[in-house]
Amino acid sequence: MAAITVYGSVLSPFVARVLLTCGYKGIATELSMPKDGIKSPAFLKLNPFGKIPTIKDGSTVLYESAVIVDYIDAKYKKKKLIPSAAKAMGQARLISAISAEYVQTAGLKFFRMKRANQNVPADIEATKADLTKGMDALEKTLSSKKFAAGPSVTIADCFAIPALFFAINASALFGIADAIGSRKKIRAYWDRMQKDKVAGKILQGMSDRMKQLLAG
Ligand SMILES: N[C@@H](CCC(=O)N[C@@H](CS)C(=O)NCC(=O)O)C(=O)O
Repeated sequence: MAAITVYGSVLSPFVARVLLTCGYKGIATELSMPKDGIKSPAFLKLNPFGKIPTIKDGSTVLYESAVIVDYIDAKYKKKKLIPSAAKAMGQARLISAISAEYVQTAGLKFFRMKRANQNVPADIEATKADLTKGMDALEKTLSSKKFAAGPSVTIADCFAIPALFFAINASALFGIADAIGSRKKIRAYWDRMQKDKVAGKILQGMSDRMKQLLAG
């Protein structure tokens, strides 16, 4: 099976979702930034929004990370990540939505404020409050088993892992020493994911890249 070309950088949580999906399904990827940049005419032909991730899988070109994740899981049947039973699917999708819409959005906001050198106290407080709400919902929804939605890896892990990376590491840039706090399920999950072979490698890549960007 030929590798899927993924245009993007591992630090993007949207790209990381796709890399985790491929990693857990055992699909090879070739990750690179588009040669002439994401707003180049050549790349805009692939993705009119000029965003990453964008993938090429044979003759198929797709963008929008959630769509890409669904496509990969539908096309490559081995190790399905989207449960077929309604209840399990709902649980996995709910964790994915909480992670993407609330936890990751707040984490990314912290990161973008830092990079833009924005220190508006009202914005910082509002983002902290948003992060708290997202993390509380995630704590209630997360399973206590090995993976986010149960004993097996699902799409929920592909969304929760990058979201938690930003929630924890970007909020730390604004003095939040421990974004997990007393949330026991998230704490145990996060500890397990550092040691997980697929997640651990991607988390290391995200961490290295974040340090590089903040340093320079
Ligand atoms: N909804 C898109 C969001 C992708 C996105 O915003 N990617 C960022 C990188 S984290 C990007 O390409 N930003 C460049 C830009 O918006 O110009 C998805 O899920 O793929």
